[in-house]
Amino acid sequence: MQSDKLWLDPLYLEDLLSEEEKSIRKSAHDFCNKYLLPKVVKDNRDNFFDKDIYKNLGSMGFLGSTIEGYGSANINKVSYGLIAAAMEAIDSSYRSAISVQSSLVIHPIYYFGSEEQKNKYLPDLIKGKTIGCFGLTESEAGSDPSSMKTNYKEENNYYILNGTKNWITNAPIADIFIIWAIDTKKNIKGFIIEKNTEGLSTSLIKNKTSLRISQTGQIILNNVKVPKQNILQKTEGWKSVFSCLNNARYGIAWGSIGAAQTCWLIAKEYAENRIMFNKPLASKQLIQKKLAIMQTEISLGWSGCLHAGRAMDKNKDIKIAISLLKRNNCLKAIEIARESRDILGANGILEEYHVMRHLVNLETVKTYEGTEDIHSLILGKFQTNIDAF
Ligand code: TGC
Ligand code: FAD
Repeated sequence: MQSDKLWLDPLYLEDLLSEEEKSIRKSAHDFCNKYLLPKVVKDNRDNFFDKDIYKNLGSMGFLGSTIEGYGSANINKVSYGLIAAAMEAIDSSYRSAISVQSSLVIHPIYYFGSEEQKNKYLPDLIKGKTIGCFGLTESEAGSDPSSMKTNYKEENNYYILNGTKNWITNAPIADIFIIWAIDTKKNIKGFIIEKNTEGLSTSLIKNKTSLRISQTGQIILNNVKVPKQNILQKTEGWKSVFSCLNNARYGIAWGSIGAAQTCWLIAKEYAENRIMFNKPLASKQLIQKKLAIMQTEISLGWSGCLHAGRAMDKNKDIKIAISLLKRNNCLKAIEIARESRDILGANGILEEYHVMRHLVNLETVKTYEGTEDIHSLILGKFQTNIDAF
């Protein structure tokens, strides 16, 4: 939420940010408008991700930004959320880029890795000189990752990994792979695997109609020998896996509001300028009601994220709040994108108006990191104590 105008911020949310947070948000906003916005339409059309973006994000301090040391900017969780919102205001693929690198690659190495692993991998990941990916999902194990088939077994000084991961962001361009696998007793462990390791290969999923800038692919592990020192020693079962997801879901909760805000402002400006029945569309009651709903949901979603971020900064356990916000903000963002598209009429389907791209991206954002249904079931279990998965 950029709120230099009162109509943009009726809840005075701006007043709740520190000067440092406002400054980080401005840097993120300026960076996105200068470097990402000019290329987003073409890169989406071409299904193209410019890998140099990672170096630029690194030089801005936007990668692994909340950890301590290893070259991190060491900012708070609210600031991380503001960056995620600024990135997704341009395109969900860009927010995905920082989510994966920060929450799903840097986070597990930082929290579950050895000091040697941290020193070896974190500085370059934080600078954006190397790119990471996170392999949990498989074709037959999406919402229920515990049914995964990818397995490891110990052999001399190595672990041998076999299996196939599917729908993995960055897989085709990654240097560092965080791979989750189980043993015969179904114990889950995380491994760091480097790009050129024998037996590891990737393929690109082509012709996606959503999140087109992001490079999504498969990871094939065929008797991959992973040196013992590359296991993430400190993982403690599934809760370690889910702790990575909590962080990424938190970023999505903010990011989806960023995308919604872009759609709302485009629709508002369009409605103010579009003359139909001799008057601006914005003068019509039906249109004003739609704009009112958009602003309401964006303001409430944003303030929920801010509240969650403040709680996270105090080290509170907010995993349930994250499910609530990830689920609801994605849902509201899709509704806002859809209504914005509608207000733009035929022009709404043109790529240069951006709204349709956000709408189709948000279909992915609603699905990954736990679908809307899965977060409903997490929330349902929390209040009833009944597991309905
Ligand atoms: P369940 O029995 O509920 O839990 C097992 C253990 O994990 C603990 N736990 C959590 N810990 C921390 N945070 C959370 N959010 C946690 N949720 C559960 C739990 O306390 C328990 O611990 P312990 O000590 O008792 O063992 O597990 P379940 O197998 O019943 O699974 C439940 C379910 C369905 C909620 C889970 O499987 C789930 O979340 N499924 C959704 C899968 C998902 O989100 N996949 C994401 C893949 S990564 C991705 O999409 C990246 S996209 C990135 C991008 O491009 O931006
Ligand atoms: P399914 O689990 O097959 O679900 C299909 C439908 O059934 C959904 O509507 C779901 O809500 C519903 N459903 C499932 N279970 C239940 C139930 N118990 N009750 C009622 N309804 C249910 N994964 C990674 O590990 N790393 C990544 O980097 C990554 N990046 C991704 C990038 C993209 C572009 C996409 C699209 C996905 C990515 N994923 C990644 C995978 C993503 O996390 C999964 O797609 C997601 O978890 C859902 O799994 P699924 O697609 O197999 O759907």
